[in-house]
Amino acid sequence: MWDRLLVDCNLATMDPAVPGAFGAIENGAVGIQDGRIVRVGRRTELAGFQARSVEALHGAWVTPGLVDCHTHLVFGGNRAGEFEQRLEGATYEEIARAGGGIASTVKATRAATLDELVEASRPRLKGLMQGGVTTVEIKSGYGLDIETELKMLRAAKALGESEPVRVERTLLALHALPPEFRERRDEFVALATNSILPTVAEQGLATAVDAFCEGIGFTPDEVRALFEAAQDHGLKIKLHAEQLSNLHGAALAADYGALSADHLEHVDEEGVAAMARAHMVAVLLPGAFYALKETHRPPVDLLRRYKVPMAVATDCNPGTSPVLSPTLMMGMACTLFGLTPEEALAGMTREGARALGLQDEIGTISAGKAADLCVWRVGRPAELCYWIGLQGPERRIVAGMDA
Ligand code: DI6
Ligand code: FE
Repeated sequence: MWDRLLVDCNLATMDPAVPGAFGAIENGAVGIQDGRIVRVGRRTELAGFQARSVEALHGAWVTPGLVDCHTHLVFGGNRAGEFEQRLEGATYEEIARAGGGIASTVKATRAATLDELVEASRPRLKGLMQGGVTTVEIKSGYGLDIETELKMLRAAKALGESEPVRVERTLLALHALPPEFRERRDEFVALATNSILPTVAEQGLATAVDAFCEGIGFTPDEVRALFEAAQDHGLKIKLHAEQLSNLHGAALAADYGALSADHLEHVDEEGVAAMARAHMVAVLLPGAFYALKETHRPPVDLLRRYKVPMAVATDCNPGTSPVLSPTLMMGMACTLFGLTPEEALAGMTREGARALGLQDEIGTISAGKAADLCVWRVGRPAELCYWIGLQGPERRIVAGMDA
C-alpha cells in the first residue's frame, strides 16, 4: 500500500518521455511512497492501486517542485541605496569600481554573526519557497576570506536543515577582489584556490565551485587555476560567464566539464557550440538583465539550435537581482528572452535540476524521483508564466510531505 495517491488533477510532468506539451497528463494521478514518486499516469491506469491517503485536487495542475539553480540569497545588509543611485544614472560597473557593489555586501556579510546571517536570509528563502521552490542552490562569495566564506556556507546549510527545502551549496570562490587585496590580485587568487577551496571541500560544505569571469571580476586564467583545484578536490564546476562582455568563459567552463555557464547575454556561437559538446546547461537569469536594464539578450535561438538545455533561475542577490519570485522569472524569461512557457517551466524544473547535476533525483514528475511537487490552482500551465505577481502554489510537497 502506498502512502499517498493524488487524484483529480492534471500533471505537467515535464518528463520528455511523456509525449506532448509540458509532458502533460490530464486526469492524472501520482502515487507516493517513502518520499518518492512510485507511479505516474492517467487516473484510470492507477485505478487498481491503494494508498493510505487518497487526495482529490479538484482539477488543479501539478508540476515538479521548482528548482532555483542559481542564487546568492545568503548575505548581510542590502543595497537599496545603490538601487537609488542607479536610478539616478550610475551604472553597476561604476558603482563597483567606486568600492560599492559587491564590496559593500562583503562588508555587511563579514560583520554579521552566523545566526544573524541565517535570520537575515530566512525571509528570502521563505519568499522563494512560497513561490514554489523546493530545491535552491545557494552560493557563497560575499565573504572573500576563509572565515566568512565558511560562515556563509554554514548559514546555507543551517537554512536547509531548518526549512522544508533542499539546499545545494556552491563555493563562489572568485566573485570580487576584496579591498585588502587590491594591489595583490595573485595572492587573492592563490588564497581562494589553495586555501579556501580545499578547506570547503574537506569540510563538505559545498558540492560545486563557481567564479565571476568578467572585466570587473576575474580573468579566464585566474578562473582556470580555480577550476584545476576544483577538479583535484572533486567539486562540480559552474561559471558566471558572458554577462557583461565576452571573455569566452563558456568555452573555458566546457574545457573543465562544467555543469553550467550562467547569464550568457554575450556568448557567441563558438561558446554555445562548446557548451553543446560538453553537455552543459545554459542558466538564464532574466532578473539581473531586467534590473541592470540590459539590452543584449542571451542568444536563445542559438542555444535551441545547438540543443543546449536552458535553465531559468532567480539569481537572488542584493545587487543585480533582488528577486524573490521564481514564477516572475519564468514570465520574464518568456517576455524578455523569448522562451515559450513550456521552456520556462522546464527551465525552473527539469533543466534547473540538470544544472545542479540532480537530474536523476528531481525536476520531473517521474517514477523513481523524489516526490517534490507543487499544486497550482490554474487552468493551464502557461498561467505560471503569464501572471505577474502570481501567488505561489496552493500546496508544496517536499519528499512526499506537505511543506
Ligand atoms: N553576477 C551577478 O549578477 C551577481 N554576481 C555576479 O557575479 C551580482 C552580485 C552583486 O552585485 O552583489
Ligand atoms: Fe549570480
